[in-house]
Amino acid sequence: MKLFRTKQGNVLEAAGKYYHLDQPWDELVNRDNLFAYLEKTAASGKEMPAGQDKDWLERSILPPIGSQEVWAAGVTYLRSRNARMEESQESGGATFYDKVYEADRPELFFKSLPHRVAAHGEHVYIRRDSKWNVPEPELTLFINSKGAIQGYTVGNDMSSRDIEGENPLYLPQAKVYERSAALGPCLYVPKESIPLSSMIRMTITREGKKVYEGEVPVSQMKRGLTELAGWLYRETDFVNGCFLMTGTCLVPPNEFTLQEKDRVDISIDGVGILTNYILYKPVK
Ligand code: DO4
Ligand code: MG
Repeated sequence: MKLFRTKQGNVLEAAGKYYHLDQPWDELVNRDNLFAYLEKTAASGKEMPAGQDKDWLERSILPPIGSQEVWAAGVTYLRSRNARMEESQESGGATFYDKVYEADRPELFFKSLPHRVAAHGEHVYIRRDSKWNVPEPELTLFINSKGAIQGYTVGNDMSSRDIEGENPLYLPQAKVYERSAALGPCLYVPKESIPLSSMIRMTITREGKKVYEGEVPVSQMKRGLTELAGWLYRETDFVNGCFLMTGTCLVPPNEFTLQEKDRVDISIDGVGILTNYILYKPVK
């Protein structure tokens, strides 16, 4: 089942049918057994009028987030560890990435407040003070206030690799700025946990030509999804739940940097495709 936040309210897609839901997003998603609730809602719900279908939905989509914070895990895949070690070699920061990959405690960092999150179809921004900007395609968990994973979405953890490589203490500046995160297109709520065989795919298109393409199964992750959620909730409460990006394994070659007008498509089996376009933050 899929939940969409739209300009006209919240929409449930179940077995190819669409239903309007009245509750505010936070109240709707933050519950025990969200799947069972949505199943019951679909059985008794009123279908949306004709004309409000897939195409209408595509045009109306907002990011699937209410008042939740977005957090992110890092260096959860070997490819990410190696890339960070390369980028921070000169600054002497490489050893931190090596250590955190092996450590019991994962790297978890604050990524975004909801108002900085871009929706499917919107622009994400690259930093003007960076020469090495990349997207990071990440399976993103929705965890309820009790710490249980209830759903999944596609996340883009936009990152400035030269800034984080210069000094690990610059990580917040490499990761947190306007529109540095995208989530969508929906919150996918399956009956069972997402299979680890699910593929994460990313393509980057420039002037109509594919300039990067990669794919990886979630199973390549070194850590477990419940393990990451457990660490995040250790000493922190999230009253309306929280989103947690789980790290990237797809890293374009070191000579690659994003340019304005590039298109980034990230898909995860079962969840859908998140498309965003690259832009510098407009000058006020
Ligand atoms: O420590 C740097 C960031 C790591 C990250 O965002 C990732 O591995 O996805
Ligand atoms: Mg990341």
